[in-house]
Amino acid sequence: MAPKPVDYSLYLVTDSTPPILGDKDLVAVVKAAVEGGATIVQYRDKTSETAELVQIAKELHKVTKAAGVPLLINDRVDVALAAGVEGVHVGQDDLDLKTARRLLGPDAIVGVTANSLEEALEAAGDGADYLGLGTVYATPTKENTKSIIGTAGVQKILAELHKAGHEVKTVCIGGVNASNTQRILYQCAAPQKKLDGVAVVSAIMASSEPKEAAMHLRKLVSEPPPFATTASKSQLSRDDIVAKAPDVIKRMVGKKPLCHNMTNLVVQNFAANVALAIGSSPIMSNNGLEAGDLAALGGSLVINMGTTTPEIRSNHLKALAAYNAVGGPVVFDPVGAGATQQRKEGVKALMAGGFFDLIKGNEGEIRTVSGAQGVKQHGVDSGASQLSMDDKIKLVKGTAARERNIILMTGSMDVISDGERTFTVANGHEYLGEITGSGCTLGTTIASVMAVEREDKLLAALVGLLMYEIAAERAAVRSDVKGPGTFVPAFIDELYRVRQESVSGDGSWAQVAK
Ligand code: 3NM
Ligand code: MG
Repeated sequence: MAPKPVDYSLYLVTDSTPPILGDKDLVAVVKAAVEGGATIVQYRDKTSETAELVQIAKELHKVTKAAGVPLLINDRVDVALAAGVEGVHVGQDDLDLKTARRLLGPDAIVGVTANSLEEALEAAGDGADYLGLGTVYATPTKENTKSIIGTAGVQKILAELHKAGHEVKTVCIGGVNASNTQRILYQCAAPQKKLDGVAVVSAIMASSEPKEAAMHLRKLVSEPPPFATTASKSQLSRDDIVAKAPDVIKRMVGKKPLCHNMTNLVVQNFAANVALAIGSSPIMSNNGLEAGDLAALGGSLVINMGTTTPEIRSNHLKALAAYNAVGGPVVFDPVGAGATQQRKEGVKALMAGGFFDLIKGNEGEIRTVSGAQGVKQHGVDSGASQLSMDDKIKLVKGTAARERNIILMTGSMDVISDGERTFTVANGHEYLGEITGSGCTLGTTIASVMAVEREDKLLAALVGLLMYEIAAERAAVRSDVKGPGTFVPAFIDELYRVRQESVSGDGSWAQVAK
């Protein structure tokens, strides 16, 4: 069945209950919403009697018709028929899709809720015009949702729908609002199939200015998020990286970008010194309320979960939103991610709360980020490896493709990928594992480079990683370095030396990249 020419981009689902509608008038709110840019409306009313449902549906239909916007009724095929509207939306527990279709005819729009891949494939196979995929994020609007599937769950369904050859249209629902719409559309997209829109209830219905809310959302769904990279990913060989690295560093030093670190108590001083040595401008601020002002300065942000509390998490979320809003690169260091329940929840909340351009961690941390169950981490140090190199590469690449970002798994052999291009890096020195903050300050280094190299963020990350690990190699073999203690100041010196060489046009340091 060929898809009908319906614009699903901003799909409004109504709610007449007091917590959401308040004392506003339903018809007036819907009128304002379609004036603002809602492209399709579903009248969802679980409480009114049938006669009232039909009456309200007819009133809503006048408004939507005038705006050229289709009106669907939730659940009730009889009400849709009685009011003469364009279609219905049925949930898994409502009248089945085939019967709804038979009653309404081929021209009606029939949409179905799908909470799982199985439900999506079945509804698509049975001829649904569109699917409402969710629940993306937990929402007070509908507390009895079956499962929270996140952007990763939606992406998986989209990929499988494409594989099965279904042309069905899709929107996602659950916790979608102006603060996350662009990111959700971006992170849900599978390589071959993206969402056709977002469905919202409270983001419009609960607003005191529904027209403005709809206008804003409509603008957001029509534009990529500020952090999205537009350029198609160019091939990157080892030789390209080695050749470009010194120039990228030189550019960073020239701009001296702000590198905002929200880091743990243990490494603040060290991270600030590393930033100064490599040529960026550090600010160590854990106050989320000033993140907006700092984000406006055009730098990057490191969010480090090393010392985490609920209050710190709320500051992290504020800062993440501020940098996402202006496209400032954000690096996430999920320190000890798998070690405690608090940290596991912290990782989930942060990843659901914003976009990280790069997530960096050891094997256990990246496994937790990937959603692996039962990851055991003792403390925040990297433990013994449990994965083969092939499995690490698969995990890093798959997680990066899923999050549509860059994942860096550090270890004696680092693995880094943007989901398409994957590299291993064998530089570094074992002393990095014998001092505190080496992972954290690698995050600072990479974020500093990302602040200036935004076109190819993977290149930026690789350059930061190489600068860092090659400086460590140089420091470790110095005659004045006797162990981890003397290694630290030598390492800062060598970071500085790599920077100076890059600025003076001597790019030979990068040639030892392996
Ligand atoms: N259906 P809000 S979630 C009506 O997951 C509905 O199927 C859902 O409300 C599902 O935009 C939901 O306010 C409510 O989060 C969405
Ligand atoms: Mg229903």
